[in-house]
Amino acid sequence: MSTSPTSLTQRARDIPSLLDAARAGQNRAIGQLVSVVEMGSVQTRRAVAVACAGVGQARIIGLTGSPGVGKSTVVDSLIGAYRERDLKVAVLAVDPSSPFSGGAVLGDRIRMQRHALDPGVFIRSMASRGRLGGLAAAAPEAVKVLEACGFDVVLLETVGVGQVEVDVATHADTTVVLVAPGMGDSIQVAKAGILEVADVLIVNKADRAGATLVAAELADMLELAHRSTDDWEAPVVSVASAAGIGLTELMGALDDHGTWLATNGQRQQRRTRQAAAEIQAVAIDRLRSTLTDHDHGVTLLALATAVVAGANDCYTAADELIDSAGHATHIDSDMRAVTA
Ligand SMILES: Nc1nc2c(ncn2[C@@H]2O[C@H](COP(=O)(O)OP(=O)(O)O)[C@@H](O)[C@H]2O)c(=O)[nH]1
Ligand SMILES: [Mg+2]
Repeated sequence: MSTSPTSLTQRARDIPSLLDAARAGQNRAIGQLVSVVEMGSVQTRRAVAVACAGVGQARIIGLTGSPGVGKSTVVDSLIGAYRERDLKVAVLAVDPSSPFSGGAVLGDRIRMQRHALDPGVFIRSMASRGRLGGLAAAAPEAVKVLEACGFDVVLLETVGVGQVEVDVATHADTTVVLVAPGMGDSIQVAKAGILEVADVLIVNKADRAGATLVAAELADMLELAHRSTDDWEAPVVSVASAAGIGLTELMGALDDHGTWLATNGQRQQRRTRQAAAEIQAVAIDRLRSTLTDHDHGVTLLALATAVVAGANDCYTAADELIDSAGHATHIDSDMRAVTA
């Protein structure tokens, strides 16, 4: 990648034309927009959010599961299946645990190599580097960018079954959870509370011994799980993705869920819930940086001195810090109103 964060920061005004280029199919422009979301300043990220608001209409499918379970192999099959329908597909592979794009991502690239030259396919990976608030905040924004760029389907692959992955996975219209025999996955998935957010479960590597047992186990656990998604019953699909077996059933399950989302107003509800989470994430980011800003160093030092001297307690001092930061935030937005 040749674009440095600094050069991206300088280009807030160019964002709309970058989006035009991206929508015209220029992969380089798409990549640059994603880079802004990943590493850009608050100002450029805001410009991207403004340009992308309400643009595009994509089906967003999140896939999550342990490393090596076969997510990228399944994603590769899905790219093929959606391309057969003549739909444009974007893939965002995110690894919250990795400080930089490492081996897993390289594997993803190789796994999806056959689509690399297809102009209707865009593949990008993201690691947790360089962004306050981390991937949990950056990934949904990147998905919005890809939607605005005109992709019909966005596949969001996240590694792992921790809370961050659950968060990222829930920023999809449809959340797919993968398990494989012999990985102790079904227990992990149940513990992580991931069953509750799964819309479709895949038992991958169905060519291996124990796959039938895992599928039965999952079906049992699903029955017991307290599911938040009312009347949709998450199907368990057995897939041998390396051999392309079960792909038709998987596409069927995804189509069914798409229809269900559309007919029950569920998609709208989900997107509203996601937007609420995004607003909170941005607001918390902003508060955090306001509270830790150098401008408040003097105030903080004065408050700390008073606490040490026993003239104040840290709760009252925290109230005072928040008050002064709140004042600074208002000044910030006044400044923006003036300079806009
Ligand atoms: N036996 C078997 N191996 C598979 C299957 N799907 C994927 N694999 C292999 O599992 C490994 C990890 O796959 P990958 O898609 O990179 O997993 P990810 O880390 O979840 O993205 C690779 O060596 C794949 O070839 C399958 O259906 N059966
Ligand atoms: Mg992968």
